[in-house]
Amino acid sequence: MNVDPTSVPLLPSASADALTPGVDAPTWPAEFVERYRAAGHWRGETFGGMLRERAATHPDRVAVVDPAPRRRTWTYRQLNDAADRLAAGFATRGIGRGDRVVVQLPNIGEFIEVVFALFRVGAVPVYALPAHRETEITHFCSFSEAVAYVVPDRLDGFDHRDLATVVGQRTATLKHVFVVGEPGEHTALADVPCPPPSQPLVEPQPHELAFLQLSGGTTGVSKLIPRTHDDYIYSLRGSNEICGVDADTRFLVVLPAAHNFPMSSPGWLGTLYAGGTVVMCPRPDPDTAFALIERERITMTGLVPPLALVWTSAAERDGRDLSSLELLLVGGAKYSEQAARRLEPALGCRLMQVFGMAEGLVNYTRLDDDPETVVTTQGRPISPDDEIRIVDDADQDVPEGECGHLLTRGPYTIRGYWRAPEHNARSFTTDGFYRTGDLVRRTPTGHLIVEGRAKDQINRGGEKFAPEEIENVLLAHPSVHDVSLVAVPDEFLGERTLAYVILREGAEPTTVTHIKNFVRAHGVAAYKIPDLVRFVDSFPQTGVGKVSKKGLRSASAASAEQH
Ligand code: OOB
Repeated sequence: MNVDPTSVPLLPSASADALTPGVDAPTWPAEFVERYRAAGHWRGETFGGMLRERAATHPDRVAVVDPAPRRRTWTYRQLNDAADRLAAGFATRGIGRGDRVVVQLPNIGEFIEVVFALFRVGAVPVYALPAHRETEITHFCSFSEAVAYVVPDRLDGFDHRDLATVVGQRTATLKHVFVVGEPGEHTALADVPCPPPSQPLVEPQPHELAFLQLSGGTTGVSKLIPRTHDDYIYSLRGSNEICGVDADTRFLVVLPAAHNFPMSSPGWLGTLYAGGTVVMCPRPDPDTAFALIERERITMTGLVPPLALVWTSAAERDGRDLSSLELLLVGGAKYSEQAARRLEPALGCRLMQVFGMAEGLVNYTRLDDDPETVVTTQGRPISPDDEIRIVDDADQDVPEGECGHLLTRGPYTIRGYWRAPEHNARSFTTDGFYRTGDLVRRTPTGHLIVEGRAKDQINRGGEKFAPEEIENVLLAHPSVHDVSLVAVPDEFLGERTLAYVILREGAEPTTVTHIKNFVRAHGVAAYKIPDLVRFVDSFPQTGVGKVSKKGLRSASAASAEQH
């Protein structure tokens, strides 16, 4: 029988498993698959194959530099070999096709080794951020039914091995904890690699699930975003072309490597795709980063707006030689026009705005855009096949140039979250458009301007979460009757979090610090701890008797703040 190895099984077949599109999340219908292949967007590449090819073409080029605490480098050949040996070690421990592995590593070379090793055995990385704590990690591990969890030993004074022990006790499926550094009671990652088996490992297919990214979240905890090799690699190729990434690019990974922006816009994966050099930045402060830009002759990097502000001010004073820097991408949250205007003169490089989302769609301003477009818009989509609709509350297209809800569909935008059918029914239209929750307007040149947000989310300088997640934490406090979290404008972060709290009648009086500590003690990422807390007697209501967040936000604007 003749079987086309690249044909996409659209319905789960008898042999379908966790990697098969359509099994755990909706996938692209056949006509779209055909269209995206015919257009040359999906070329049948995989991450494992990509690294192998680069290693064959230019084995001795440096792929990765990890500067701290002592400078280490990996050539493409070394990275490829390391991935093979680690993959063999994972395989001998029974980790293989479709197994989920939560990876929580900072910006270190091992991050890249681990994910390529997982790709090689068809295991699925679930990308956690270093800031996540037991609440988030337990959820990621148990929801994804992870078999393994990879951590550093200690980071910024926090012991991830202890966290792993707690998570292990709470997660029935978790069999392995691998530690970069001193393993404690767990397994050292350094002890895992072994010689590759004589039979090559069976690698995943291009149309299959490659990894699970985290969503910013609009209800409760983050949803998992299923990305395939084909769709993600297309976004890398598109990003590389727009940003001018090639084998001479030296990309500095400043934001957490697990985040979609530094991973693929064009990020460390885009740079590796092009055969360039990725330099891991251990901390995002200008002292650390500028020294690396100078020493490693960095050409490109990406920042969230608050960091871009800090770097701009530092560069206006600093004497470091930043002349190698050609392009700085800024995105993840709205970048103010005034701040954008200062960047190029201060840093002596080009600015590119990027408005993207882990669910897919990424917009960039272009290198040949006029300077006004670069400072006043958030760019236009990567692909001619990115479909954009801007609609009103009834899903009707608004007149051209007016502000509305951004809906999108395309060759690298998911058709549904992983194992979340109810959420999918709300977040996607019946014809497969993703409801981004962003309010945008389009200029005659097709550039988008982000005007605001309709989704209930807090975007604290690029770090997002659902207010509901922290509201639920605070509702468990014995003195709290009700709570509502809103974003309030902040000059530096763009937004900060304000928790409005109604105390129970007769409850012991409590303090702002106590409320913050209560959230912290629950074990959540620090960026989710409310910046401000205000005690009130009631919340404004909407017409249908729900808490009016809009009312709360305007109340916060009108009154003085309590810290
Ligand atoms: C990036 O991805 P996520 O998934 O962390 O967040 C996506 C959301 C967008 O829906 C939007 O609300 C906001 O973040 N956002 C922006 C923005 N870039 C992202 N809002 C205003 N202006 C911008 N430039 O944040 C992300 C993924 C890939 C590339 C860049 C950013």
